[in-house]
Amino acid sequence: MNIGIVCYPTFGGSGVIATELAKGLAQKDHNVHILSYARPARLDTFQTNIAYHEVDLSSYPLFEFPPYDLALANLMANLIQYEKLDVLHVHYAIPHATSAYLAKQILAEKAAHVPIITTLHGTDITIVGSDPSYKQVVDFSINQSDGVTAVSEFLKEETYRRFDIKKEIKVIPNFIDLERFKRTKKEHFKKAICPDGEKVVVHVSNFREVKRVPEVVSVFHRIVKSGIDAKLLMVGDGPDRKKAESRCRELGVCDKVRFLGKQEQVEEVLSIADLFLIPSGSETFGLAALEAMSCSVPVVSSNIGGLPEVNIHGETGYLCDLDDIDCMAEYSVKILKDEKLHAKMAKNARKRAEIFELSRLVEEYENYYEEVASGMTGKSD
Ligand code: GMT
Repeated sequence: MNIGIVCYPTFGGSGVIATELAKGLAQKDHNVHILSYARPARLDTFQTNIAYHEVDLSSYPLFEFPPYDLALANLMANLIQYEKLDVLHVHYAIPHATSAYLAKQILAEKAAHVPIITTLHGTDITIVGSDPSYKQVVDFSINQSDGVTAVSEFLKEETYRRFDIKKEIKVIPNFIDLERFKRTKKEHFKKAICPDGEKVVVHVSNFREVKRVPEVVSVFHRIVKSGIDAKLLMVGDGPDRKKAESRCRELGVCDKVRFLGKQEQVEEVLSIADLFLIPSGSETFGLAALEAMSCSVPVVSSNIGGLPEVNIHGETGYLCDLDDIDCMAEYSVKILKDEKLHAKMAKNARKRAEIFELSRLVEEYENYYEEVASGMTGKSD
């Protein structure tokens, strides 16, 4: 198939899922066209059957904000027509699903109707999409899609609860490259980070408010206060990094915390981790937690959103109520102090990550494309 994939070029989240899906489909001999406003962070290898199309945002003095959605719709229409796309799959509803609808209308008379599939990822429903400034357009654009998927059961139910969606939403969970995200010996790196054999606690995110990065530091402070000799590695960057740095200074733990910024090879950092903290205030899946589990790292997380579909309480780590810092600290200390418990949870974490193996879920998307396309042409096997 000729497949168009639209995404944000992000270091984490939907941009990663979209790009890894594109690479997986290309490895199965599909021709894949990726559309975005910058080259996606994970598009880090050359594959002859992956083409990257950067949205051409020509501006004009009249515009304070160039109309990205229109430029994207224009590119979509061109690719549908000239690259003969068999399916256009957009990741994150805003504004991608709306641009896809516009492209579909532009081509209504010209080209056979190409299935538009929208994958809902998270804040496109729970935060941005629910904002009155966008809500009606998001509702309309999801309903106009030919197929709709969500990355967790939680997000599916949340979409039905918040919007008037008339379509069936299929859940296809996020996935992981088990080969890339597996624990490897990084003795030199570990020695450099913790020369005295300290425990390594890791957090990875885009440091947005929903990720609760200052609370990560507060939990770590309590771990240190319990007498555990530990280091905290904060991977990523974003709006709340300064708040997290101030929290370090307030709590007097700066000498034990390293802000590493955005890292391409996050799997190397996870390979020296003893514990992963993700206290998010809103998380429809928690891809970062899955990446940690795949590297055999137990996870302490909040119990909101889709996190309980990934991190299993008492098996792969522990889950606590939102903002219950004491709970997260107690469970973190329990795991770090008990070698046997840690080893069991590390093994369980990797085992559970195998459920989300990349090739199985790429195939689920392939089958879904066929199902939606045949449903539109009325063809059935
Ligand atoms: O909302 C963000 O923080 C970014 C967003 C995205 O689309 O990149 O992340 C969402 O999608 C990820 C991939 O499906 C999920 O793993 C995240 O849980 C989800 N983030 C939130 O729901 C906050």
